[in-house]
Amino acid sequence: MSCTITTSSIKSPITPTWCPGCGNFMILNALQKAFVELELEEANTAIFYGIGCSGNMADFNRAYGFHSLHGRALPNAIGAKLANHNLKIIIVAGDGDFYGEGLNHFISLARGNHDVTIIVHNNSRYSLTTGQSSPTTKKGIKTKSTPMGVIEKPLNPITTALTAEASFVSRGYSTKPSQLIQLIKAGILHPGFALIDVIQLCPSFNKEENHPFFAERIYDLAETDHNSSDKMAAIIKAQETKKIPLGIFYQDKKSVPYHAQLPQIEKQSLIDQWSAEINIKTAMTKFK
Ligand SMILES: Cc1ncc(C[n+]2csc(CCOP(=O)(O)OP(=O)(O)O)c2C)c(N)n1
Repeated sequence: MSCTITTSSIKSPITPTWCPGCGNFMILNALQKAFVELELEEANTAIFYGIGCSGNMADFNRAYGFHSLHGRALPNAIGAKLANHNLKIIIVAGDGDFYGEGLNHFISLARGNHDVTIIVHNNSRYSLTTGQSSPTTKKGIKTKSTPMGVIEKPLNPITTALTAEASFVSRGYSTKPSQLIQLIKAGILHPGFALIDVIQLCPSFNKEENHPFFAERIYDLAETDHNSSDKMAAIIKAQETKKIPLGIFYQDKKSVPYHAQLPQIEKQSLIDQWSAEINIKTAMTKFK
């Protein structure tokens, strides 16, 4: 019998080791609340983590999952989804992990419309390794690895996802937990690739982009006339830099996920087909 995830069942006995004030605490809480509110089943939910401060969340959730390599949570997650497409798959990774090492997988998953929900803890730094610049660090910012300032322009995760054909593209903020819970729930319910790029406070290695910095700039797309089914409007919104829009930029309401286009698993998941075969073989052995 499978159990529904509850507020107490999802919490592991391990106390998070993140720095005081880290946005990861809020993201962890939002993820756990979303699971509980959606009444997800323990047996049908799996979380795939990358390496980094965000990936350390693997120890703080009591749930099925896989703590993968840097950038490689994504292909591992697709493997699991294709083996058992009844699973709800969530990917937790940092901006360095997802937009750096895992960028090729990101594009490939988006194009394929693989049915996974990706939560990117975007603090614009490689924080576990103590604050080097990442693909989303702004031009000119001085970090340990860029003492003269970053030369490159930053990667825009929202535009990248939209132009890679992602069917659900959104942005949350670690200090806006109720909106974040709604975004995570919407992402999980979306049948296809769902990106939730979460602006995450990192008081240790990104002191400039702190709460007052974001509080002055953020606004909610849901409170504007933005039409989230209009991809061109979403691309234009994604270019905004002076103000920071939060919420759903784009959702394809007719999204058909990758696995639903595979006739081989239309009637039965691969894992069920495999178990059925094993049962037949075992039964035949017994009769010999
Ligand atoms: C292929 C590879 N390159 C580099 C590292 C070293 N490394 C471990 S954690 C980390 C930083 C992670 O940054 P990010 O993904 O942004 O996550 P955060 O720690 O900020 O949550 C790096 C560079 C690694 N483990 N594997």
